[in-house]
Amino acid sequence: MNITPELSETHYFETNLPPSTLAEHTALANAFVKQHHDAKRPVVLLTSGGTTVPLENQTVRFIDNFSAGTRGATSAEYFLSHGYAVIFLHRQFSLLPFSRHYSHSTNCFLDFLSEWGRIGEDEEDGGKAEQAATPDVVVKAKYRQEMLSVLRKYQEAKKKNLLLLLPFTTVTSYLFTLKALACEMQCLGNEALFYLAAAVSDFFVPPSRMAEHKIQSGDIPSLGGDGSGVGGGKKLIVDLDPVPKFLKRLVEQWAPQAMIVSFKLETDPQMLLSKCRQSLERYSHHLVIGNLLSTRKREVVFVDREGIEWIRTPEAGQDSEEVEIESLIVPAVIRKHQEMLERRKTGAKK
Ligand code: PAZ
Repeated sequence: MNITPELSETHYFETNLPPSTLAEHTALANAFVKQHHDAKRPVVLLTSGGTTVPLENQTVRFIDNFSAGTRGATSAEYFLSHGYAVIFLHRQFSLLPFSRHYSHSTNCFLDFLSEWGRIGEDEEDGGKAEQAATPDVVVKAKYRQEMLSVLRKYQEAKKKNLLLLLPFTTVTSYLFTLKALACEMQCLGNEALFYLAAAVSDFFVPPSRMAEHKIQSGDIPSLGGDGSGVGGGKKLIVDLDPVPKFLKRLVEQWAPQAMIVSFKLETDPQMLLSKCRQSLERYSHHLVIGNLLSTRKREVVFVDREGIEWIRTPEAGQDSEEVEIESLIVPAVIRKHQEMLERRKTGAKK
C-alpha cells in the first residue's frame, strides 16, 4: 500500500495515545480564544522548547532536543507588548515569559535578593538603609529598576488574561495539542497567527515497538564479534520512525485562514537557505525564519514568496545594551501579519 502523508498522519493519531491533559488544555484554549475574539484582539499560538522522544512507556530514558525555549519565551513578551494575546505551548520546565529573566540563569534567584539593612551584602542599600525592626527581604538595588519593569508587564498580562501557558513534554503530546488548539482557533480566521519556534523531533518510537518498562542492559543482545570490545559487543539499537509532516495539514486543514510562520534550524550555513525554501514550497505556508545553531541569537533570515531578508542585531558596543533579536523579529512578523489582514480585507491577491 502506498502511504500518503494524509494516511501516515491519520495513522499517527490513531495509534498514539493523546496526552491526559488534552481535554483540559483544549477547554482552557477555547475560553481564552473566545475572550480575545470578543475583544477583537489578535491571538498568536507560539510554540517553544524541545520535544522529547520516550524510549519506554514508563519513561526513564528519552531522546531530547537542545532548545531552552529562549526564542519562544522572549518572543512571547514582544507579542504581548504589541497587543497580541499569546497561547504559549511550551516544553514543561523550559523558559517562560517574564520569569525567564530570573530562572535558569547562572544566578540563583536568591542572588537577586538581600536582607533589608544588612550592611555589606548590598552596598547601596547598606549605605542608606536603616536597620529594620523585623528581618525583611528586598531586591538588591542594582536589579530593582529592571525587575519592577518586568513585574509590571507580568502583572498587566495576568490581570487582562493575555497569556495562556500550556505545557507539553513528548513529541506526541505536542502534536495532539497543536492540532486541538489549531481547531479551537479557527473562529479567529485571519486574526490567528502561528509562530512555531519549538524544536520538534523528526523521529519517534512507535507504540508497537516501545518497551513497557525500563530497558535492562542485561536484556540487550550481543551483536557478533568476539565479545572483547567495550560492553562485550552489546549494543542498544534504537529503531525510530519518521514523525509524519504536520505542517501541510496545519496549513490546509487545521488552520486554513491563519498566518503560519515556522522556524528552521540548521547547523550547516550552506544548507540554510535551500532548506527554508524547500519548507516554504513543500508546505505552502507564509513565512519560514531560518537560523543557525551557532548564530541564532544574532541573526535570522526571513524567507517568503517575496524573497529573503536577513535580520541582525547591531554590534553590541562597550556601553550599549545588548539587543534581543526577538525585539526585531516579532515586529517584522507582525508587520507581515497586518499586511496579510489588509490584503484579505481588500481582496487583493499575493
Ligand atoms: O530555544 P532556543 O532559543 O534555544 O532555540 C530556538 C530554536 C533554534 C529552537 C528556534 O529558533 C528554531 O529554529 N526552531 C525550529 C527548530 C527546527 O528546525 O525544528
